[in-house]
Amino acid sequence: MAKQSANKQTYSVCTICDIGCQLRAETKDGKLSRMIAHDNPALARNVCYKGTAAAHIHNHADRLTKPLKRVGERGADQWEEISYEQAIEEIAERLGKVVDKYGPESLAVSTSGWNTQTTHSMDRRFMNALGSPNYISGVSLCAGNTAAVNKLTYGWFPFADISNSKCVVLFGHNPRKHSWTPIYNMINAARANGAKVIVLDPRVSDQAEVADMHLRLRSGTDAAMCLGWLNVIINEALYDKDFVAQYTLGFDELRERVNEYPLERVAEITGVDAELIAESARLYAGAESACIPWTPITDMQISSTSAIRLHSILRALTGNLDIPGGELLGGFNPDYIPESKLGNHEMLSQEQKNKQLGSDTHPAYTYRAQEMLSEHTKRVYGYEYADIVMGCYMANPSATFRAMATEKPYPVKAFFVLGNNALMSYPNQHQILKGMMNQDLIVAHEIFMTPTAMLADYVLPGDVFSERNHLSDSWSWRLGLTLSQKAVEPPEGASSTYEFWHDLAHKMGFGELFPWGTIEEVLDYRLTPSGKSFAEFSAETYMHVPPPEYRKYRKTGFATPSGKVELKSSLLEALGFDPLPYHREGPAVSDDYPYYVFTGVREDAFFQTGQRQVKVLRDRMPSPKLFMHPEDAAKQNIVDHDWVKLQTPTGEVTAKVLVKESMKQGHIRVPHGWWYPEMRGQAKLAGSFISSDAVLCPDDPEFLDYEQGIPHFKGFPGRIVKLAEPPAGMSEQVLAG
Ligand SMILES: Nc1nc2c(c(=O)[nH]1)N[C@H]1C(S)=C(S)[C@@H](COP(=O)(O)OP(=O)(O)OC[C@H]3O[C@@H](n4cnc5c(=O)[nH]c(N)nc54)[C@H](O)[C@@H]3O)O[C@H]1N2
Ligand SMILES: Nc1nc2c(c(=O)[nH]1)N[C@H]1C(S)=C(S)[C@@H](COP(=O)(O)OP(=O)(O)OC[C@H]3O[C@@H](n4cnc5c(=O)[nH]c(N)nc54)[C@H](O)[C@@H]3O)O[C@H]1N2
Ligand code: SF4
Ligand SMILES: [Mo]
Repeated sequence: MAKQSANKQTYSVCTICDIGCQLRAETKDGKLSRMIAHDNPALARNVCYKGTAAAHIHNHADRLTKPLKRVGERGADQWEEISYEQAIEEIAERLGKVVDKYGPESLAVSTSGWNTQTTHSMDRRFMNALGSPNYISGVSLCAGNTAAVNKLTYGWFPFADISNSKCVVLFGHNPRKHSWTPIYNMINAARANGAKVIVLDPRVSDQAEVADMHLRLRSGTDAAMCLGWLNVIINEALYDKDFVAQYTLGFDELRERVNEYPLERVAEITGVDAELIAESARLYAGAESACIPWTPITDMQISSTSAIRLHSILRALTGNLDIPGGELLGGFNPDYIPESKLGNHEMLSQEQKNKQLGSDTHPAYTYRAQEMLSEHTKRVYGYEYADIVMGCYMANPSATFRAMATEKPYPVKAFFVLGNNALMSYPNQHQILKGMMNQDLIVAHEIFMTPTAMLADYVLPGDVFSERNHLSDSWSWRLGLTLSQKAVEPPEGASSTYEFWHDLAHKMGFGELFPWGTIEEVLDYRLTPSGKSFAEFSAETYMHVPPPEYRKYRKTGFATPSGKVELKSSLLEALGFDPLPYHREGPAVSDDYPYYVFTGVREDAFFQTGQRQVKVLRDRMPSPKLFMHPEDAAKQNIVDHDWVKLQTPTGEVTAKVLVKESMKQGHIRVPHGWWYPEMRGQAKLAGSFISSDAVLCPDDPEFLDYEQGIPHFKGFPGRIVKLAEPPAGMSEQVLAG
């Protein structure tokens, strides 16, 4: 391993958001006093004001420190404190009863994959030992499902080599100083090296403001836009002919499909001028190197699978796969046993895998589709399971919550939720609540009392990243190992998610599968290929990045059934879907619901549904804001800071208006993740049904993306109703801010 720096202080990988900046912890009297920027100048800019607020979060008065057991009605938020040992004992006994009665598939587990850092896939290992395939994750609407769908086309999920790229294409993705800061810094580095930046966003986003080209497409039309780009790239012969001839499958069929999308049609669908579409496609295809960094925008549309595949296809046709400045197919880290291996997926029987919820109708990221890649993944990458970003081999969340609520196709009666505010982090919050109310056992592993945790039978306090050791391999997405060291001790009643699964497995009689007594032992085991222990690694360096190897496919082929980049997907075809990408319209706007609504534009001050109780961050954004264009606002006599309801046929969100020139006319933005910790005890589940975007979209199968079952969070119809009075029960701060 390369020795990059002597390690004399504590380095922490921040997990407040999911991009994992490495920061430094300062402690005083056994407490975290400050989290500060890196001492390596190359990394010092990778920090935002959430990271430097870590001490306010980790030492917060409301942080959970004692295991709690429900004493009132479910959701009444009444608890008694119990010991951790008693909690594990009772959970094991009650889970045993559920499994005896309904079978192991009646346990569903929800995590987010990102926040809890120390799970080491032990959730999957536990579930696979028990016999449940019903694992769901917030990353099913994020990089997790993108990873799974990328694999269908070329067998891996690439990480864009942004800093070295000559053209960076941002489909909505809008990194900035306080949102995914390292990616923002990479884009700036590319710009400084002369890269062109193309932004496709209905709004004038921060990235759009400084872009070389900005295409203001209608929300929800990314797949059509990509088909337009391909139309130009193929018909003007701007693609990499050698690469296409040697390494792709289905080019002629793709050409035919693309010809169904002439630029006039694409212009009509997207609302972008045909000439601008052509010019931007030429800029992208003509660049010496180009990348389309991962974006969550295409993770949440009714054409999600096609849109993600179209990004993959663009990368391949332009010859940008696995080249400097393009899209790097890293593979497993050679020095570290991957999380997927610890998950033990081979242990779950085919019979149980076949029961994975949603895999019959929407298989793309479930075992059913992903295991069709196993032998090819093994051939190229050495191991059959590649659970990149922990988003492959998942059950479908909508099908899972439906089974929890309706007991169809079979009952799901135990729900464990770790580091994930599940109630508000999937579509159809009402159905999620119904499902949770119908459980025999709910366990939440959390650091704060969230609306989801309020619905649990047991709430176990989690440790936080300054209180544990870890070595991050970015869930096999990027090559590199980043050190995170324990700076202080966790509260006495707190556990890591690793300890939770370990202790429960031992209590339930399959402890031999969990032989590592501590996290450090797991880390030692994972580092076996490197020949180092965790202690040795930490003493030597804080980051180890193996040198990249380019165009590895020349030696190995791609990890797909054909060994090629499958422009026409043999897997989708075998599963009964259209093997070629297409654009599908979401529900149309009407006189009743005249606006295209999208959720998102992340809040600088918070990560997702988190941190609303942290004063230094909440002061920056006291209330939920809905964006409207001035002409739309004027039509309804709405001015800045008016309170409105955004209504859809499915639900409504209450928020304050910000009138913004930067919005696209006819479009509305609603924020994600708003609840009101200060309303705990006053409003149902701390106001989590007042302003949450999760109530807005239906998730019955016909409203979902066909292949994966993803909801349409981008460009669904809605209307605005102006409120005469501010909503009742809001704090002074919310009303004023
Ligand atoms: N409706 C809707 N749903 C969405 C999205 C959306 O825009 N709208 N976005 C999707 C996206 S992009 C993502 S990435 C996911 C994110 O989904 P999540 O990752 O679930 O995001 P959060 O809402 O931040 O919830 C994380 C929870 O983990 C807790 N936590 C933080 N650190 C730790 C820890 O160390 N240990 C433990 N035990 N708990 C911890 C926090 O208190 C918080 O309650 O949501 C997806 N779901
Ligand atoms: N501060 C902070 N940073 C974060 C997070 C956070 O919660 N807080 N969350 C992190 C996570 S988990 C994620 S997934 C990322 C997400 O962050 P981003 O990738 O930046 O995504 P968003 O902020 O949701 O939306 C970005 C843009 O998409 C545009 N948009 C809306 N609809 C469409 C559409 O249909 N097509 C296109 N092309 N554009 C559209 C919006 O106008 C907006 O400007 O941010 C990460 N960074
Ligand atoms: S961008 Fe901010 S919140 Fe995210 S990991 Fe970096 S410092 Fe932490
Ligand atoms: Mo995300």
